[in-house]
Amino acid sequence: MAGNAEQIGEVLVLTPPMRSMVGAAFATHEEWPPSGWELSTEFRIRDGTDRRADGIAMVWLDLDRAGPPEWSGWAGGCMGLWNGDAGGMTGWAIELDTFHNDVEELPGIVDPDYPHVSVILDGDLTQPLAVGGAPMLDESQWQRLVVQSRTGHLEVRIDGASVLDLEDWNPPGDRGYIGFSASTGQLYNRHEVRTVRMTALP
Ligand SMILES: [Ca+2]
Repeated sequence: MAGNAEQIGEVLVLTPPMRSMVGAAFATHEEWPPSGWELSTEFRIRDGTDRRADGIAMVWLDLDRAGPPEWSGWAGGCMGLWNGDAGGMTGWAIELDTFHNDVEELPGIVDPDYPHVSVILDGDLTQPLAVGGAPMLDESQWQRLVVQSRTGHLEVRIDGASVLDLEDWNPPGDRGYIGFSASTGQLYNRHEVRTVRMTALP
């Protein structure tokens, strides 16, 4: 657990609804089935400012290329995937992005002005591997996120609807910590996750 994250009962609160927060938490399990896996969890984005920000990311920290996660992200945006001068997290992430960043302020960032789901490599938000829409991200209630990762296929579903489906997927790294991160900036929400379940794919 890092930054402003805390556990309250069975809920992992990644950020409280306050400005410039960043929080993350990881399971310390390292080895995942080579046939692939499915992550199923619930998340909730609520409270805070009328315009929502910034969102939640499911993160795979690549242990073949990086040590254990001492990184604590960057408060101010980017869901904790980017740490200013220290660069991005090492690995890949699925971002559930609720805030349209000012692309003039952050040149090169590809940030559609609707809630979206992206695949991010090494924290580089300027070049998402894929972007999908997720108009159902802002419900203020628990929503189910399912991520299936296997060689040749990455799929993200929210409340049963497929929001991103990538056939040409070569998961980087065999050993990783899986977790979640979130951040806020001038605008903010409470970002929460609960009941994470991992299943091996056949
Ligand atoms: Ca954004």
